[in-house]
Amino acid sequence: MAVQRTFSIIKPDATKRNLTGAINAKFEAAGLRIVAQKRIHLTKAQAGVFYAVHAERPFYDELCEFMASEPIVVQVLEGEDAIAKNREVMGATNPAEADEGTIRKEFALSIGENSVHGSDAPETAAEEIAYFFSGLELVG
Ligand code: YYY
Ligand code: MG
Repeated sequence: MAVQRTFSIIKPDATKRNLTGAINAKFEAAGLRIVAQKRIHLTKAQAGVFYAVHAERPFYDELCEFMASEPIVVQVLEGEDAIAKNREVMGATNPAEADEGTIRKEFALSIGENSVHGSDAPETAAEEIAYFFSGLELVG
């Protein structure tokens, strides 16, 4: 598997509790390099565009409210098999089902307030990176 880039978000529940550094330490320990990173505060409408794939799900409105509730940290992670590796380090969506040592097991508060987002495929990674970053901001 080649070197890949994936898109990651440190979500409001985590930035609020000063967990950005602790979460980044997990990425770096797993061999994921942070090649771009910035702190932003989304509007609910911007969060809605980002999570448009979930627009018909019952949790969509609450999810968009949450993502706009506090600043987030958006980032691009690079490494061997980065998309799958990041999903591994994140743990299951529901922290109750996440493996020991994963970010969500250690830090997530609930299935909604689950501390991190990570792209799920090469196509979504490319789209999500392009939504938040210009090419000039990606420093490999
Ligand atoms: O990719 P991942 O974040 O692990 O889960 P998704 O199924 O893509 O859902 C996106 C996001 O939506 C999830 O991180 C929390 C929220 N969510 C929820 O609040 N309740 C659910 N039953 C499922 C997802
Ligand atoms: Mg997802």
